[in-house]
Amino acid sequence: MVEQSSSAEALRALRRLLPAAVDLLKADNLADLASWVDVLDLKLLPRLEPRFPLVAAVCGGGSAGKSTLFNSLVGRGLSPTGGKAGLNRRVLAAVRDDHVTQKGFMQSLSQAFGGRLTPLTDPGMLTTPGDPVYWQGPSQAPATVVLLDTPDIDTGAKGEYHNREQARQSLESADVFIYIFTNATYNNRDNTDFIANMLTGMGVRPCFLVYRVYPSYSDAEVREHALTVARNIYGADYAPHLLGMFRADEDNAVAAGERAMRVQSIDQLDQALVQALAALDPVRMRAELIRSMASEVIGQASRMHHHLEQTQSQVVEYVAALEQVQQKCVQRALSHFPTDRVLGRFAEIWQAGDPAHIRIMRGTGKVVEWPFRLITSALRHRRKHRSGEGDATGDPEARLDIDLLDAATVLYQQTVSDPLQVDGRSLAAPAVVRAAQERMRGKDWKAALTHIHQQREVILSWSEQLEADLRRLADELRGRMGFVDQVRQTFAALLNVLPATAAITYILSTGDPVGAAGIKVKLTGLLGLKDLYALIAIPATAGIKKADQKQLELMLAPVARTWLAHKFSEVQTLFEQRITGEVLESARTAHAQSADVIQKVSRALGQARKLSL
Ligand SMILES: Nc1nc2c(ncn2[C@@H]2O[C@H](COP(=O)(O)OP(=O)(O)O)[C@@H](O)[C@H]2O)c(=O)[nH]1
Ligand SMILES: [Mg+2]
Repeated sequence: MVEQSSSAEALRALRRLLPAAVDLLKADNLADLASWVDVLDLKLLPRLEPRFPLVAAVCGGGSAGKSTLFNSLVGRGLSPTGGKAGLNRRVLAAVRDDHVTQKGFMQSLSQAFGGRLTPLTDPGMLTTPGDPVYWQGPSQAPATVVLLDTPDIDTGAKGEYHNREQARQSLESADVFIYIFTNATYNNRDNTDFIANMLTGMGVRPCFLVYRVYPSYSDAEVREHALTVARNIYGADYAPHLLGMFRADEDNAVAAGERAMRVQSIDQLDQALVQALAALDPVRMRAELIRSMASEVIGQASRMHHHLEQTQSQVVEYVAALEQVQQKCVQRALSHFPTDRVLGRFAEIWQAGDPAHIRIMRGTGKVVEWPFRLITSALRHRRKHRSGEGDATGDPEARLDIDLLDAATVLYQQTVSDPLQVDGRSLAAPAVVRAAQERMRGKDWKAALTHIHQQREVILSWSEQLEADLRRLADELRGRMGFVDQVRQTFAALLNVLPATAAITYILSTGDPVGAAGIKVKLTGLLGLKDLYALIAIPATAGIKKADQKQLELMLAPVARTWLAHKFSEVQTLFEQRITGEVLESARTAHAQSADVIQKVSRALGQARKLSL
């Protein structure tokens, strides 16, 4: 019982969580959701409520006394009784006011009847064929039970059974049967076969047996006959399905409608049928039905859960792909950069941190000889380069301009496109980003591009953080060099010279720029980009010795890395603010929120499965 209630909790949780997850992920192909929700709301969840009534159908052969018993239990002469004149043509349900207000109950009842359930407005309705009817009002039957009187099955003129379909549907809608029989019919296989067939066709329902019997019969005789009926209905293994055996002694006052039928247990002294009905636990009685419904509902929920997980991984894949495109665009935006500014500034930082004695040495001209040669060749180079001004491709600042606009445009196109093209494969934009894409398309892209263009100066400028990082780096480098003056002096001299050779730009490339002249710096792991190299091109005319170049490579790599890390994150922030932000954010938010819900769905599924197993 404890297990069932926690499983019921799990089903209620699923009912809440699954639609929420579908909504968060805007998952498609889930037309099933609506019908799944309906089954839960109208069929399964209401049946987990103890207040959801049991349907008890009075059934039996013609003139067995069904209507008389039904009327006696309700405490009102609702159903016509007696012979041909009173032949019941329709199903009649007796419901109380609180049954009608019970969520899903009337729907489930009429669904079980295969459609319409009309109120009983005139007793004559029952003797004419038509839709099932219900009577609503106070009843002596237990509050947890809705009683059904079933139509008589007779053979029509052409040997066809009338009312059978309605009788079958009413029996199928029942949780419990009350089977009434007489001495004349108890061993009549014809009647019991109909019930037995019904039972095998729709899953076994338990029943009360009511024997309308002469008062002279002993309880032992009643039992013997009743057990014959039980075996005819359920077979030898009747016991688990038999709820109780009752006798209703023939009484002319009952036939005359002067008093109600007395239906007494032959096993429990003084127990009337109405008490036995009241003692039924509706949830337990429905356990089998609940189990089979639940396993269906849980099966569907599992399939939807699986679909949601797939949708979620599509979102993850899309976010990763767009981030990858963005990184490539950031790289593209920064693929040419005027390094002279970086190196010049780093030289200043280096000098500012240099111990005094080295500066003094430099002042006295006691520096190594070759840097002077280097400076002259650098200046020569600079002059040569300046003469080529106006050629945008050769001017690093102009190149930055072009690269930035180029990269932003590519990124914009990819951000608003569906599918997204990445690494030669196309990836559908998930439903959760479509609204954001639409908004992006509606925005003034030219204005955004102008803004990005204006940020060029910011990208070229310095931040305090960058200064601090470079200062720390300079200290670190010095620490590593130790006090070997030669190395330090060489490095300081090179730092002074390099920026002067204005052709120095770095070029970012993926893959080793084999054979390229200059300082190659491998930037492993920078913002997740693999095999990224920065090549600081140094003209051959600068005349740096191979060994010095190797040394420079080692020392400048961290400078380049620090600088690039700053610039990458600046451009990435700019791109995310102006281009990808909304789309990425909607995908990330949907993913984060749904991940939590889907995890809960998965837990609730595990919990709910305990009920269906
Ligand atoms: N003598 C006697 N007749 C009964 C009793 N119960 C029902 N009947 C009669 O049996 C006939 C059939 O009853 P009814 O309830 O209409 O049976 P149904 O066709 O199964 O609904 C009617 O004439 C009733 O008056 C009873 O306890 N004693
Ligand atoms: Mg009847």
